[in-house]
Formats: sequence, structure tokens, C-alpha cells
Amino acid sequence: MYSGASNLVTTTDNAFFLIIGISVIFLVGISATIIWFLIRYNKKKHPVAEQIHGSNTLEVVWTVIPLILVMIMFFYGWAGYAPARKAPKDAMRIIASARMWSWSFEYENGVKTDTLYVPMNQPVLLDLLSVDVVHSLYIPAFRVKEDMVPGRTNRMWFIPQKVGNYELFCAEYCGLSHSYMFTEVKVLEPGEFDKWLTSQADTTRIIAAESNPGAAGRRLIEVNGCFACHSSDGSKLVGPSFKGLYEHEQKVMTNGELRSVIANDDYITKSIYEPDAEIVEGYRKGQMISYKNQLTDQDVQQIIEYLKTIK
Ligand code: HEC
Ligand SMILES: [Cu+2]
Repeated sequence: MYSGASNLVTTTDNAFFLIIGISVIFLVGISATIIWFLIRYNKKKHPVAEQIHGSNTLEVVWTVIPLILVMIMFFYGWAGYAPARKAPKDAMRIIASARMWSWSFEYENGVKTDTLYVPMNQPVLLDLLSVDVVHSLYIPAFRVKEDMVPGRTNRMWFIPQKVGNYELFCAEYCGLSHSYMFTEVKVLEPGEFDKWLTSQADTTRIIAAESNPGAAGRRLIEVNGCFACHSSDGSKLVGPSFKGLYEHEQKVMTNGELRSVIANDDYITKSIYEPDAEIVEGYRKGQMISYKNQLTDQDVQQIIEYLKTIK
């Protein structure tokens, strides 16, 4: 908890503990005063009530002391907030996209992942995008949280300071499977990170050039977060499994009517571009969001190539 995992931990924690400390002192002080008054002024000891008139000294004291206290709180809060708003110019940029209900991270060289990888001791600036509803990217260990609003680009930045894996999740209730928006930040040594990034770029190129059928499609499924809802081993998750889907008979609801279709290229393409047009029997509408703007026809073709390998 106090790991110093990012440059924003100390200032955030200082403000937090200062406010908690002051609150605890007041809680204890006020409770003790109430109890003391109960005893001191109860009817047996103090049968006749007394009229008390104003006291200027008291008025000034209980105005000035809280004013000083909140100004101290403000000062510590500002000391944490101001640097968190201003990213250094040389920060490494990563595009973080959220959708119902998965994450995708795109690095400067075009590599995409569903887990966030960052180098240690280097400022990282995230462009925060959402394709559907309001999400919020939260990394508790780094003390950062920022809304992701469709149609605008919010930003967050930090310097990871310790190698390790940390939780990353959505902190804005965004629908039924909100809890699926859970992944990790992996902080690597700078050298390791560079190696990882180039190896990823190479893998993408090798896979694209390779004849190994379906490898490119499998990768697209991984980086677009499809595996959050679809398995490749026959088990049922939020959506039906991909295993045994291709060219098999599937029962779907179309405009309220149950019918049988063969899961051919057209059916799969339509399932990805217009998921709500035909709903697989036993599943509900509105679970899967269209990938119309994320996947090209070529991408979908490669996904189909992958599905052929697990039919
Ligand atoms: C949030 C969960 C979720 C995500 C993420 C998701 N899907 Fe789906 N998908 C579903 C559900 C639920 C269904 C079944 C209801 C329907 O037909 O729309 C479905 C249906 C499908 C079908 C039809 C399956 C069948 O058995 O007939 C295909 C193909 C498909 N999805 C592909 C994908 C691909 C490719 C991705 C990633 C690019 C993806 N899905 C991402 C939930 C999801
Ligand atoms: Cu979300």
C-alpha cells in the first residue's frame, strides 16, 4: 500500500493522512466533549437551565482555527494535484481505450495489448478514450484515476518507480459486466521494456508474414479483449465459446423469431459488426458492442481463419 510504486504516491498519501488525522482528532474531541457535557450538565447535577450570551472570543477562535486547518488541507491537496495535472514533454505516450467490457492499450509503434506494459522511471502519458459509455481508469498502487468519456480525450500521467504487477480496473459502473474490466499494469526495467516492445512489433510482423493459419486472427482476438467473453475451449463465459462454431449450426433469435443458421463467414462477420441483429439462443441482447470502428474487413477475415482452426 505504501510501496511508492509511482511518483504520485507520497503527495497523495500525505494529503490523505493529514485529512484523516485531523478528522480523527475532531471525532475524538467532539465525542469526548459530548460525553463530558452529558455528565456535567445532567438534570440531577444541574437542575436549572442557564442562559448563555454570545462570546466574541469564541466566535473568532472557532472561525480562525478551522480556516487555518482547511487551508493546510488545501495546500497539501494542491501539492499533490498540481504535478499530477502537468505531464513532462518527453513522456512516452500510450493510447488507452475502454469499451464494454475490456481494455486495449496501443503503444507508439502500433503494438496493441490488453495488459498495460510500462518502463520503470520513465514518465508515461495515457490518452484516455472510450468507444461507448463513461469508464474510469484506476490504478490504486499509482494513486491515479481518471474518467474516460466518449467523444473527448482525457489524460493521465505517472512515473512508475518499482518493477512489478499492479491492479488496473474500471472505477465507473458501466453496465452488467463492469467487473470484467480488470487487468494489470506490468512495470518492467527500461531495457526489458524496449526488448518486449520490439519483440511484440516483430511478432506482429512475423505472424502477418507467416503461413501458420489463424495466428494473426488469434492475436486480434487477444488484443481486442474478445477472450473476456468468449473462450476457445468450449466453456461458456459471457458469450458462447468460439470452439466448434465455424460452419456449425447455430440457433439464433432474429426479430423475435428463433431460427437455425450455419455459422459461415457472413454470419460471423455480421455477429461482429452487428451483434444485436441475431442473438444466439440462451444469450441476451446488448452484451456485445459492435466492432464496426475497430476491426476492418481484413481483420474479421483473419479472425475467421482462426475460428476455422478450432472448429
Ligand atoms: C462483453 C462481452 C463480449 C465481448 C468483449 C465480445 N463478445 Fe462476441 N458475443 C458476446 C455475447 C453475449 C454473444 C451472444 C449474443 C449475440 O449473439 O450477440 C456474442 C456473440 C458473438 C459471435 C456469435 C457467436 C455464436 O456462437 O454464434 C461471434 C462470432 C462473436 N461474438 C465474436 C466476437 C469477437 C470477434 C469479439 C472481439 C473482437 C467479441 N465477440 C467480443 C459477448 C461478447
Ligand atoms: Cu468500465
